[in-house]
Amino acid sequence: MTGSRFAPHIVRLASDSIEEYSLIFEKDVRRTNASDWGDIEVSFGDFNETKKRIHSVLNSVPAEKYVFIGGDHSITIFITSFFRNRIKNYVHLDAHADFEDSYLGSRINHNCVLRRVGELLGWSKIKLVGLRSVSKSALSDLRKLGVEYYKSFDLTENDVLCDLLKEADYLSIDMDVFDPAFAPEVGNPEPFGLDPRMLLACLKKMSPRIVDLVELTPRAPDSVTAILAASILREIIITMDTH
Ligand SMILES: [Mn+2]
Repeated sequence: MTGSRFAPHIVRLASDSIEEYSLIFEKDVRRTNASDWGDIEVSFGDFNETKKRIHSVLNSVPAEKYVFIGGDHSITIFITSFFRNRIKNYVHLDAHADFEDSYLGSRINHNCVLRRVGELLGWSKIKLVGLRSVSKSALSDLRKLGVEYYKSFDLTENDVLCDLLKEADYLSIDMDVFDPAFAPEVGNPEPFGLDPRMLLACLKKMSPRIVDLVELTPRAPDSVTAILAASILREIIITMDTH
């Protein structure tokens, strides 16, 4: 399903309908040192222009930590290329491998994100977590290049997930990593996904410097997927402010 371009706006609207106060941290998100810098208008279909705009905004925003709301997962490639020298441990939370070399004739799209990020950072710095949908060739490439990957079925022990998340300095959250029962409005829903409470249980151990949350396609602010995204962002902003 298309429509992730509307998500940043709808997630902000959804955030108006939830409490600012986190019961997990017993802290109000408005008391963090965070501010909303608004939208970066991407150029539909023109990736060079989109990259230029993302990099130019990042050059002018003096922050120590960043949270991005997408949008298509391909924005992660341009965020990574901007911060490439500062990223040591990139964790890709996703139902899909996003590891095709090209898709529909393009090397920059949501099906190739992890491949491009790995090329930028090096294969040993990336981890794929929550996988349950992959082509045979992408799986064989993951193994050949030695990329660490964790299937959603193998994450039943929460310690495994928390150990991975606490090491991440860049956390890319494709909302389809969660089970469609919790996040139905995503571009490519896949069953057998994570329960969002698994992520919450790891929050206090996490200290990412960059987070993006992408690939949701909510239609209206009462979308459960948008409300889940807004709620996760409230907790993540607070944990980033705390650590
Ligand atoms: Mn995905």
